Amino acid sequence: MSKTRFIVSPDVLTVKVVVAGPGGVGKTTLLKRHETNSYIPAVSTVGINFLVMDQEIGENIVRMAFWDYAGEDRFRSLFPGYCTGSSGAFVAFDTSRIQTLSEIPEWVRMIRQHNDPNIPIVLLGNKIDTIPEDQRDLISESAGNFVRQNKLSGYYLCSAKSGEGMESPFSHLGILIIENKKRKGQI
Ligand SMILES: Nc1nc2c(ncn2[C@@H]2O[C@H](COP(=O)(O)OP(=O)(O)OP(=O)(O)O)[C@@H](O)[C@H]2O)c(=O)[nH]1
Ligand SMILES: [Mg+2]
Repeated sequence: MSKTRFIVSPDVLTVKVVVAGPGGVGKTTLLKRHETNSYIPAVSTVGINFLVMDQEIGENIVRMAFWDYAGEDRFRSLFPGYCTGSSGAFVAFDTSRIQTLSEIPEWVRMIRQHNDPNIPIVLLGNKIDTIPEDQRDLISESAGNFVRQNKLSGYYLCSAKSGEGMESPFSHLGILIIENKKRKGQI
């Protein structure tokens, strides 16, 4: 399972994926890391960024159109309109600022309210490169509890800087989106 070059075919399933979470947690930088396999620190997003990437899943290609929404408070009121029509979502927090995890329920609430309430949502705990090895289990436990309590689809601790933990979240979300669409008889 890997991302591929674009394939021009009417059979390619295109899905909208919203990326949400507090400002500065690294959403845009995570997408750039996935796209380029390198660390390109982003500047704070103004409104929204778009990025389209093809994800190979088994024998299928899923074209994921990422709607990378600014986390700053001043943009919050427009989020419901922008997140509508999503097939999946990433919500991200910053492991070096654990209080950012407590802001995630609000993003999840808005995403569920304006989409299929069963939309797959995967939690990303970014900047794990800043956390010493002996403290990572604690963060992993907090993220795991959070996922269970908020009925999310899973979580990954990762780093856009070092690239660790970046192998699986995109293919995992792609698989969940396909499964959900099959369940609903949309494909
Ligand atoms: N140490 C470390 N720093 C990171 C990592 N990812 C991002 N950063 C830093 O965090 C800053 C903010 O990252 P952004 O990608 O702009 O964050 P964002 O969530 O898109 O922020 P908004 O667009 O304001 O919502 C970057 O400029 C980097 O300096 C990471 O994995 N590790
Ligand atoms: Mg951004």
